[in-house]
Amino acid sequence: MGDTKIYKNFINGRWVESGSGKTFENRNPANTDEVVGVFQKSNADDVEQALSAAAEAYKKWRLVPAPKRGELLFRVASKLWERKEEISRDMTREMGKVIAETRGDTQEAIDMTYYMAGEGRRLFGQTTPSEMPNKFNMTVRQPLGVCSFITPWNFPIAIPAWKTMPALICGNTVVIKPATDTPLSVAHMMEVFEEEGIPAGVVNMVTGSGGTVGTALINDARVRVVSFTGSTEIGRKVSEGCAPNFKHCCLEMGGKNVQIVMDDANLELAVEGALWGAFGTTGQRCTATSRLIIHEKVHDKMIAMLKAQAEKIKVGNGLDETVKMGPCINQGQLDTVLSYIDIGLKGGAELVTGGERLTGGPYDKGFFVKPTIFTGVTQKMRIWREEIFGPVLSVGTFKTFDQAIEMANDTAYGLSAAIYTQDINKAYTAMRDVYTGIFYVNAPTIGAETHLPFGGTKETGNGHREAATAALDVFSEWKSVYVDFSGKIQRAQIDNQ
Ligand code: UN1
Repeated sequence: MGDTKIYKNFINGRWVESGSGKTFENRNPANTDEVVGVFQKSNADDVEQALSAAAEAYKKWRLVPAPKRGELLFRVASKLWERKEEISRDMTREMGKVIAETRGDTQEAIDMTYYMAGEGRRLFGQTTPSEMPNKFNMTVRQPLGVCSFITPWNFPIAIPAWKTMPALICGNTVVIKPATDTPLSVAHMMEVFEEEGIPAGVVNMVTGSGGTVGTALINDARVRVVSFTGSTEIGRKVSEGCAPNFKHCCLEMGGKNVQIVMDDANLELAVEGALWGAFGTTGQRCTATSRLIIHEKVHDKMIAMLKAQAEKIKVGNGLDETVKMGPCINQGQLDTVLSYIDIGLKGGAELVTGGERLTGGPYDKGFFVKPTIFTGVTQKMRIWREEIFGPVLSVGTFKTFDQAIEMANDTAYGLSAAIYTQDINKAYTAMRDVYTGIFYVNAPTIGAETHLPFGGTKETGNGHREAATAALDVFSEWKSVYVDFSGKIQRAQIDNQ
C-alpha cells in the first residue's frame, strides 16, 4: 500500500481506529490502480461509541445560542472555501466526476453552510393572537437530539452538508456514515469541523458498510432523525427501520426525470440541456435526465443534433480539464449500465450512439462507458420505467401537449422535470400538471440551488424536503407556547364564547 493514507473514524472529537481492526480501500474509478485512501471497516461497537458521544454532546449543544452555532458554521463555510480546490480534486479522485463538477459539489456544500449559518439568526417561529384576553401565543423550533445520516457517493460533500448543516443549526448532534465509495470527502468535512473547534461529539463520522454501520444507525432508539439519500429499495427498508420508534425519517430516493421538448422550442438550447442533464455526472444524479420526449415535428432534427454533440463528449479522467464525462462509480454500476443497454436493445429500442464500454489504454483501468442514446423508447419498456443511474438517455416522441404531460407523469418517481418551449401558456400548464418536486422551464433537470426545497413526489421521497428552510422542518419540531398573563383561569373554546 506504500504511502497510502489510513483514515480513521471521527468520534467524540478524536480520530480513532475501528475496534474491528479491519479496513477497506477507496480506489479511483478512473484508474483502479490508484488507492485514494484506506478507511475503517467499522462495527456495531464503533457506532455505539459515536451515538453515545452524540447523545452526550447534545445536552450542551442544544443550549448553545443558535447565532453562536451559526458563527461556527460561517467559519466552517469559509474554511471549506479555502480548501475548495483540494477537496474537489480529492473528490474527483475518489468518485470520478470531472473537476468542474466536483468544484460545483464543494461549492454546493459551502452555499448550504452559509445559508444555514444565517439561519442561526432567524429560525423564525410565529407569534399569533390568542382567542383570550391577556394571553400571548407563539411557536418555537426545538431540536430533536441525535441525527444519523446515510449519504450517497454521487454528491460526496454536498449531500452530507445538506443534512449536517441544518441539523446543527437547529441544535441537534450528528453521526454520519458516508458511502463506502466516497468516505474521503466526508473525512475532509470532519477535518474542517475539527479545525474550527466544534465541540467533541457534536459531529461524528463512522465509515463502513450499510449492513453493519447503516443498520445500527437506523435502529438505535437514541437516534431521533434518520436522513437517507439512495435507492428507493433501501429507502423503504430505512423507513421500516424508523417506524417502530417513530423517528423522523427523511428519504431522497430514485428518479426517472424527464425533459419535454415542444415543437416551438429553441432546439440548440434543448440539445445543450439534454446533454448536460443526461451525461453530466455520468448520468449519476438523482436529478439526471433519463427520459427525453420530443415533439414528432422536431424529433429527427433534434436527434441528429444530439448524436453529433454526444459523440464529441470527451470521456476520461476527470482531473483533465478537457474531459467532459468521467467513469461510472464502480464495477457494479458499470455492469448495471451495460445490462440496461442490453435490456434496451432486446426490448426493441433503437441505439443512436454509444451503447458500449470504452476500452483500450487508460480506459481499461476504469469503469468508462460511452454516452448512450436510445430512440423509439415506448412507455412499456424497462429503460423508460427503471432508474439506470448512468449515461443512458431514453427518447420517446409525442404528437400533442396533453400526450407529453401524460408521458411525463408516467413514472413511479417524481423528482425533477423540464420543458423547453417558447409558449408561456404551455410552460405554466406543464409546471402545474407535471407532478414532481422540482420543475424547470428552458433549463435542464439538474442544477437545483440550495435555498429552494429539494426533493420529490411519489417513490422519490416521503414528503420531506432537503435544503432551504424546508430542511429545518426535518431537524426541528414545533413547540406551541401559550403564556397567560391574565392571572386567572381561562378555558379555551369555552370562556370566550
Ligand atoms: C442528486 O442527484 O442526488 O440539482 C443531487 C442537482 C444538484 C443536486 C443533485 N444540485 O442536480
